[in-house]
Amino acid sequence: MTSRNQDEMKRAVAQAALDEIRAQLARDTVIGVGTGSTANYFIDLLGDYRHHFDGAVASSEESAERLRRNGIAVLDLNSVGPLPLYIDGADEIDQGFAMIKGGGAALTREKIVAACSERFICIADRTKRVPRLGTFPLPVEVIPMARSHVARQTVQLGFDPVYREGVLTDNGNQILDLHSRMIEDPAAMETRLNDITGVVTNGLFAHRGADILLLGTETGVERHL
Ligand code: ABF
Repeated sequence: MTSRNQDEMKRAVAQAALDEIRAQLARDTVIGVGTGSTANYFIDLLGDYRHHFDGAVASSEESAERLRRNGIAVLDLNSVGPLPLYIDGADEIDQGFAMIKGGGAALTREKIVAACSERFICIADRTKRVPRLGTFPLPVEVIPMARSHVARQTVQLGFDPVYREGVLTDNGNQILDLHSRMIEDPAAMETRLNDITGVVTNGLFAHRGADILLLGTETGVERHL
């Protein structure tokens, strides 16, 4: 549930992201576009510029659908290669621009698009900025038959895993949300969790964090580098 204020901040950062990238939109340009309510505001604003660039790679089926509804071509990442830009939200972002993502279950595709992008612009309202990651439950995408195994392994690491019932990712997998542990070293934990057999990926974006943070506040949008 987001408050009216929070929605206004999301809309403002979406507009700031568009202002940030507008000069880069050109024929032959394909950009990466993320998932979530902040990304949705961005997609809707981007619709007005659909004739200025070639199209987008989406980090989820939901965003792909919304892009198409806005008249923006959705392209396959395999046929477009590296992307100049990726614009997406986050559930938490720390001072070093490491993030927790995946509240919307799109973490794996988000991580793939981020990996292929030169510049990751994170758009978030100020509630997402934290001194340390871990208050927001950390999502992990798992191969369904490995779910209990992965859950047991994460208990060994001090987490309290909760199966997100009724949710299947765009890749046909399941989500465990890891509660009750602050993350002291996001990069080390990202690697540690990905090493568990059956994990597709986890929602820590530390090895490839954001390059720019556009942060919505009550008094305007802050640009952090
Ligand atoms: C995506 O959307 C996610 O990785 C993150 O879970 C979520 C943020 O959602 P919102 O913009 O709705 O707060 O970017």
